Amino acid sequence: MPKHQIRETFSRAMSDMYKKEVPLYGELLDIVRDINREHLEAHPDLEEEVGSLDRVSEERHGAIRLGKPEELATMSRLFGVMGMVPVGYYDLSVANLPVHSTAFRPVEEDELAKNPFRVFTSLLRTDLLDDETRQQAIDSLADREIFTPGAIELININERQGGLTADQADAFIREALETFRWHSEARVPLDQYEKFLKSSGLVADIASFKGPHINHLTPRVLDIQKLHRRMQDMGIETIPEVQGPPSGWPILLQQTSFRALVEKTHFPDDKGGYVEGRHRARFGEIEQRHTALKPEGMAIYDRLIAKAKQYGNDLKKEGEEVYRKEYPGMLAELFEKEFPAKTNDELRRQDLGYFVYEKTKKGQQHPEAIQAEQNGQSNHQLMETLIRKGLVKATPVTYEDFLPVSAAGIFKSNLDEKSGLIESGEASDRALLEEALGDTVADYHDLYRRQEEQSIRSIL
Ligand code: OOG
Ligand code: NI
Repeated sequence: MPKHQIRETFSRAMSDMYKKEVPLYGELLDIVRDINREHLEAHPDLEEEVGSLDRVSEERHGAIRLGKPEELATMSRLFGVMGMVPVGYYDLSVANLPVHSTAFRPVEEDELAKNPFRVFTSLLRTDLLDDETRQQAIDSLADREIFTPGAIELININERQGGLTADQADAFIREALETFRWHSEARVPLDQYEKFLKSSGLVADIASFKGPHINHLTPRVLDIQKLHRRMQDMGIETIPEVQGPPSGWPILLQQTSFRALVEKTHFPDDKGGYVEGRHRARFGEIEQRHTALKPEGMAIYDRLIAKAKQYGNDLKKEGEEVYRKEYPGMLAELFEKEFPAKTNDELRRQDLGYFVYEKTKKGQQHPEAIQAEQNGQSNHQLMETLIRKGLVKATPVTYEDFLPVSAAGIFKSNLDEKSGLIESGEASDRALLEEALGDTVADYHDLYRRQEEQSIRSIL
């Protein structure tokens, strides 16, 4: 079975499972589809960029948090069955969270077009915990086994055979899903859970349970402001501000999330029974994806977001109400003043975003006109000239990855306050994550750049 088909079936099975576990997710899916249908009807030209309604409605990302390096190594092999590889290094210790992360996703253009399912995957950094919590977390996770024997066997078969048959793929999806399911029985007694919680909500979520339950699944919406309003009309309490760039700038990624539910949890007691408690782990998130930025554009974006965070902290001092009301306007004003491009055309002309280029009909009919322009100017200048002459057209490349600052905001808005980081010493440690993975993480700029360059080469 083709990998993209396993990926799509798995992603759909995960979505069906999450609908049952978190009913609000299912309700929102219907609303997202309505908004997307309305949006595509109003902007039919958008289909070329984002795909059909069915294709967009199949798009989602999820997130999990792992406890041990060997869990990450096996997880990487599991995602490999579906053609998903680790892309990007996200250091969350800068936001005082004791994890670092990568995202598993397909990388080839045609694979992304078929199904771009991504999973943001974090690994606990015990090196950043205080001695007592570190030891308790290590002890609690020591003999945890998050994969079923069936899943392991099929991962091995996949590697031996170079793929799975249809029957094997069905079995694989069934077995793999077990790892992502919510297990209401905790692995640790209530008092240990509470100790973890006191140190960090994140440690409690990672170290107390049988598996890395999927903590959210995020559909892609084409108009996040509209969705945000609808959610509020429905009485769903969202995070105060949409994370990411302000609305109106077609860049990167905007996300909103809401606390989904408190789950009844059974903690083992010392008499072979259980005591009941509760855990807050899973939430909902919706996102809108835009154009991927080149490092130059990303640097401006990062600088402005850091500035906005500072202003935002001042606003928060005046109360949550003030913050909710004032933040979006403040952010938009900041970008209006300091972000040099507000449309895809401007992003492209200033070479701040990634684009793929192709010949127009006229360009196909007049290869000599294209040839005539090839006189030593840079590829970027050349493409601008060819676009002006109607020989080439450009399509923005969608940002397929994540934003560490937004990710930190998402993490924090759904955890109890304590973040659990004691040392910020050895902060970013990509090598540590790669060692756990047994693989290197791809640099997403390399991937976007390659895509742009290939499109230019094929014109030349
Ligand atoms: C992951 C948060 C990051 C996103 O969309 O930025 C994320 C987590 O809470 O485990 O999913
Ligand atoms: Ni997310």
